[in-house]
Amino acid sequence: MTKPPLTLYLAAPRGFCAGVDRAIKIVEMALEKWGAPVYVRHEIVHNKYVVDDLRAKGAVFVEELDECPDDRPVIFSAHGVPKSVPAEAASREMVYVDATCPLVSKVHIEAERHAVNGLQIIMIGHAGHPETVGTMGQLPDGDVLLVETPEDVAHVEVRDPGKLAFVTQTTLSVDDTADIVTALQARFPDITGPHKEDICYATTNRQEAVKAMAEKADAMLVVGAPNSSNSRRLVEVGARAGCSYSQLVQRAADIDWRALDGITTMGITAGASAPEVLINEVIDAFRDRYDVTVEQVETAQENVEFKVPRVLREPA
Ligand code: 10G
Ligand code: SF4
Repeated sequence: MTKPPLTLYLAAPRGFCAGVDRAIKIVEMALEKWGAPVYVRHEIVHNKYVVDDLRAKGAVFVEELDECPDDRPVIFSAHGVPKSVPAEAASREMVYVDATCPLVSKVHIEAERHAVNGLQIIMIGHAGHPETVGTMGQLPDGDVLLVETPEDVAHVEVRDPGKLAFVTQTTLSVDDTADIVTALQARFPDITGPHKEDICYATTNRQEAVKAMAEKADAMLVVGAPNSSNSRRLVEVGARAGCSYSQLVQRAADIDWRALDGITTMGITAGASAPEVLINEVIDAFRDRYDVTVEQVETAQENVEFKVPRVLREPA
């Protein structure tokens, strides 16, 4: 039986960012250096395949530090942690490695610097997301105010409208965040902040590539996990850019083939925590059913790389 033709647009950049790559390397190097078990506080990155693979190698994933013994190393996830977490690890004399992405740490430092300068901080982020919890946790409880939408800006109660700064989560929608920043600047004209926001290069590039791809594609899939904020933003960006079918899939088995009936063009991308092996699995599933021609939609080139911490680079 002849397969129907399908042009498969592959977004570039897609998949792993430099912070994810570094965080996974940190867990692998820690297992090499200290042997199993090595504890990891929170999913190192939001991807079940990555977590299962590291678990099979001897990593133990927990949500809180009190689930770890004192005498085994613990790694903090790429999303960042509140200040209280390394403080507790230090007080228990634990060996710990912080796998927080350097671009998240930069936001932590920014928040602290604003506080030292006497500014109250408004964080733009998603309530309860570990990165937001970590960034807000750089300052004492209750000091940082959270806004999630332009509507929230109207209700936020500040100490002094003349002494404010804002920081953001790194994985937000660039367009949604611009609207929130505009609302903040309209209500608080003196507010200080980064040049635009703190959204990282990887988030920005993946959203740009999706916009270019979504224009051409009948349907679009984002490979990523339901708890992956940046992956979910890619689904929304695709839908808003005009792709009427934009869905998240963790693996090829999640693809709803019936919904794709009749398509002749398809877009595929992946969140910053989704490994290339899963993207290839999805592409192969299309090759099984269609006569596929792959076309890369490249809107940027990335060559960012982050070093692993010194404690893991030194010989054991
Ligand atoms: O997109 P989120 O923040 O949910 O995380 P992820 O693990 O899916 O992707 C990598 C991004 C981070 C580590 C947050 S800076
Ligand atoms: Fe770092 Fe951006 Fe990747 Fe987050 S999404 S880990 S900030 S590079």
